[in-house]
Amino acid sequence: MGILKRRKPDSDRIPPGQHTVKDFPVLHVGDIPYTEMPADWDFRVYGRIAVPVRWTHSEFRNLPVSSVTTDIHCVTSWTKLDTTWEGVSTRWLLDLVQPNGATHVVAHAEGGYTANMPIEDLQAERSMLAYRFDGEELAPEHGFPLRLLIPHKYFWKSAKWLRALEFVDGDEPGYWERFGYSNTADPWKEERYAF
Ligand SMILES: Nc1nc2c(c(=O)[nH]1)N[C@H]1C(S)=C(S)[C@@H](COP(=O)(O)O)O[C@H]1N2
Ligand SMILES: [Mo]
Repeated sequence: MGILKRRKPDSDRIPPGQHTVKDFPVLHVGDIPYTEMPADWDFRVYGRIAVPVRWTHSEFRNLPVSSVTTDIHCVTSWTKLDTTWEGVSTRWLLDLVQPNGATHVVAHAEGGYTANMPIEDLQAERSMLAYRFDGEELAPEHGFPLRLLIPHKYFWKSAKWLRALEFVDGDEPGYWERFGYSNTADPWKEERYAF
């Protein structure tokens, strides 16, 4: 007697209207901002929080490391299964900075790209500030040296070249949200557009 434990079949892991890819497509607006670490790079968390922080790159890399294996879903219809990331858990970060009157977060990336989301998206177990992908340092085209990873949302919320998280009271649309993309961006509900 025994229970046969099965992994979820891959077909159950692909949201409606998506197909899987084996490669790792590169999508962004504008140019890759840099391929080597800028001397003045920092990462800041500010806004409606009790404990604002600013870390240099070496300080950031001394924070507790988490890893996550997850599927990712781009609104242009590709899904990549079993991607592995290392970085700093956003849940850990929330405990540290203690949001105070904030409902949402704006992710600020190099060159003015932004993505907005409710704080709950950072509370999610698999969300992180990622700096390694599949055992290697994050490549410049995928967001080196740091990107946000919000894998339960369409991938445009996962801002590459992340420089800051701003905690705000009330929601403000980010870069793609201002162009009519969905504010909530749940791939399982196929929330691609706002209309
Ligand atoms: N800074 C920045 N981050 C970004 C984007 C961008 O244009 N700029 N594009 C988003 C979109 S639409 C997607 S699908 C993913 C693509 O990530 P990848 O190039 O690592 O696959 O990055 C997201 N993060
Ligand atoms: Mo995307």
